[in-house]
Amino acid sequence: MAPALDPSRAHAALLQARLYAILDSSYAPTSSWPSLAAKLADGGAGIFQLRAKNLPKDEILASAKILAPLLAQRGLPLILNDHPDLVVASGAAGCHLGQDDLGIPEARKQLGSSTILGLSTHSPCQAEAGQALGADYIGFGPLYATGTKPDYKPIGPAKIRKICVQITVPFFCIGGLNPNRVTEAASFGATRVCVVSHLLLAPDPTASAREILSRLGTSSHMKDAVRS
Ligand code: TZP
Ligand code: MG
Repeated sequence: MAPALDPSRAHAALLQARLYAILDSSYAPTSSWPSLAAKLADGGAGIFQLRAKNLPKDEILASAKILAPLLAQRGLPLILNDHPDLVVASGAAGCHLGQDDLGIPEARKQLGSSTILGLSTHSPCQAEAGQALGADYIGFGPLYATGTKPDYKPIGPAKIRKICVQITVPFFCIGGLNPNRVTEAASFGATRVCVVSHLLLAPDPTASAREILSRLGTSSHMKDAVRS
């Protein structure tokens, strides 16, 4: 199956994205994802991930097949958390991998150069290694303690300073983010964030997405977006 979004458009969207929204089945049922995705896209979310740790593969595939074309109509990529084997069949633009998942080089071999590959990292050292291995973007966190990933020790926002210097691919700060913490993360150099529970539990997801983006300030200093 061809990707729902042309790969070059997907990569361009990644470079422009400042807010990465994750549709997570532990906060919102799959039936709500299309409408949530539309509301979050209206609020400025620039890239989406489907994260379903508790769902069977066939349901993940079915949901991704609905979401990928809906987002593609807006020029926005859908990334699958885990499941590199479902990327092609679902029409998703890419895959997000953790430190203990299939490695970036192996995933690249399997999925090719045009598929977006993202990597979760929990230290500046891991972020640098992920970039060197060819990740298209880095997730960096959890900055703050979060019930979405309760077993991980928060790394704190000050570490952002370090990866700002080292990392040239887009990096999304993640973990326990709400508007005030995004302001704090931005003060340490964050230009992109990834948010799960704050957006999925928001009474008005569009307004909440806009609020998060407003806390990031302007994009004039985004060295990685200038290339697009
Ligand atoms: N990776 C690092 S922290 C995290 C993931 C998936 C969870 C972030 O969720 P929330 O609800 O925005 O804190
Ligand atoms: Mg994983």
